[in-house]
Amino acid sequence: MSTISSEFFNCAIESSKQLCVLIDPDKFDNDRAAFFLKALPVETAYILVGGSTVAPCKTEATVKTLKTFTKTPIVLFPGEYTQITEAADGILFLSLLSGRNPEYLIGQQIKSVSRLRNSKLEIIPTGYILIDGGKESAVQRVSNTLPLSQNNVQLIVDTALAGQFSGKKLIYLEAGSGAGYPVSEEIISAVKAAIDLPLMVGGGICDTTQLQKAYKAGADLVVIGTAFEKGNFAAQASRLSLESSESSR
Ligand code: 1GP
Repeated sequence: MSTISSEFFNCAIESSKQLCVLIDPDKFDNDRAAFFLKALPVETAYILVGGSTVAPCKTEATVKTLKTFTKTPIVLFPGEYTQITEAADGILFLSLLSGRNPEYLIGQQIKSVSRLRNSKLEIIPTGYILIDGGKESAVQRVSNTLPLSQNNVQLIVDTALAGQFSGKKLIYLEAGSGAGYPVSEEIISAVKAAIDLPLMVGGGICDTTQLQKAYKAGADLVVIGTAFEKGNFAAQASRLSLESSESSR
């Protein structure tokens, strides 16, 4: 049976590149879900749902609303274990490897076990690496950890490899939602060259040029949230479709 995790691996093996749209339930108007989904590019492979701080029950309400309008798989991207809901298809089981706060390395994971033990959610062990995106991110604030400097490429590569050696199935390079600038192409390509895992990249990617640069540098999956929230990306959707069909020729 095809799983989200195996699809991520296939995406990496085939270099097929997949777009993930991030929805933060705190900022999302469920009444506009149908309109929002209609505006997404056809290439949208996954919808991630979650945020650093989300009011209780909001994640489940948002996932259930989205499910009534789309068959695109919904993957939880939880800032904390209270956001876990059975209504989704899978969960990025995040360990914040860039930080040294045990609560986000293993504490939240232990707290989530009672919700996941008998769950049908597909659990995707994810090495989550916060990288400086030019301004303080919500992840940094909530986790009380510092991002890795974009200048220290070797440390970022070593952190990603430590994730692989620990059994993660995905590495996520995160510049933070609304970052001033995204993870550099140099970092993406250095990490991609070092690991044998699918690579997800997000934070501060605002237009199709930055998206294509991330793909070209080696990102297998790119996550975009803010630009869709603002409606900026919807306007570029047709261009995106055109570019990806041209690059696959
Ligand atoms: C945040 O990487 C994601 O966790 C998406 O970031 O909102 O800047 O697109 P943006």
